[in-house]
Amino acid sequence: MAETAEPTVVARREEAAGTILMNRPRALNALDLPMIEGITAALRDFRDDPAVRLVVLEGAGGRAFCAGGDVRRMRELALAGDAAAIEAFFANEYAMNRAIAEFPKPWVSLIDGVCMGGGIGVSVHGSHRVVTEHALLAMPETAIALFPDVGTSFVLPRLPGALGNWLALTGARLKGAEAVEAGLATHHIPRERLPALRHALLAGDAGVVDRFAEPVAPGTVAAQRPAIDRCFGTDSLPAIRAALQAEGTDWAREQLATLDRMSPTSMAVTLELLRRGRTMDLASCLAMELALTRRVTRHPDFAEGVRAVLVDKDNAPRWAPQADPVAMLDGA
Ligand code: QUE
Repeated sequence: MAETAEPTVVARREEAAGTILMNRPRALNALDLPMIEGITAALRDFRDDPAVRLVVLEGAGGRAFCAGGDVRRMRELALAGDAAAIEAFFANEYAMNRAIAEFPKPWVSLIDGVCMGGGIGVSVHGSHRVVTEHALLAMPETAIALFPDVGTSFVLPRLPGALGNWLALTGARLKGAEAVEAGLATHHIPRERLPALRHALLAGDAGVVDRFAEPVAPGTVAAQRPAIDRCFGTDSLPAIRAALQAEGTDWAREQLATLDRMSPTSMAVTLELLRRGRTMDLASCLAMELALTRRVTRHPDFAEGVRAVLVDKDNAPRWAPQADPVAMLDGA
């Protein structure tokens, strides 16, 4: 029996707002190329429509805002040797990230659930990142031998202290309030108030977000910051490991155990990427990331990491460490 294909991006004008729903709930709204094209088209329409005064971006299904990019598909393309299709995906995704950063009206993301990788990319460059107590934000790419992309080589080095290195290397998951503490999110509101906020936003004034937001007190991120800064505030992986060992706490042992599961090549590439990104603008960071996708998706660790985490789900990747990872950032 033929199933009626539901659109995976639903963009509409509702009163003075343009609303965009990422609608692939069974894949936790992970972005495939048609969704990226759909969001990009909606962004252009809403930018040029004077009746639209702000944009509201949401995820369908109640569990996720957006779990990332369609990395399962990227793995298949990598195994098939289809570099052109991989390039098309990332080029379109990063162009969308840049267009969001340059969007001239408020871009309000309502993040109620999982928001990783590509989900960070469609939200963090916008003006308002609203999180609930059910939000979970992370950049987990080192687990699949990718690297923090979607413009986060620009964003992460600008977070306070060593938070960027820590988030990028360990893939640490931040709850909503922690994401506000870290600076990835801007406003915290309880899930139960989200429908009322959404309704209020349709009038076209993003200032209402401030009235709905609840203050976030310094919490776990603030408590861990001194240790994060001591251990992750260097551009050398051996120095980070040595600092964690010297720390001697349960927290430090957990961080070491996490790093031991990640792709060594990916961690080295990531540290250098963030070091370079610190002094570059967003467009240059996105170009650097796009060039890096060509190298990294060809490396066997990428297909292996996606296999271990998302396909076979054995979480036992067999990494093939690269002799000179930083070379992946240089050259053609
Ligand atoms: C690293 C990633 C991703 C990830 C897990 C990682 C990623 C991504 C998904 C994901 C999760 C659930 C889904 C889905 C994709 O997981 O980019 O379709 O249903 O999209 O450790 O980068």
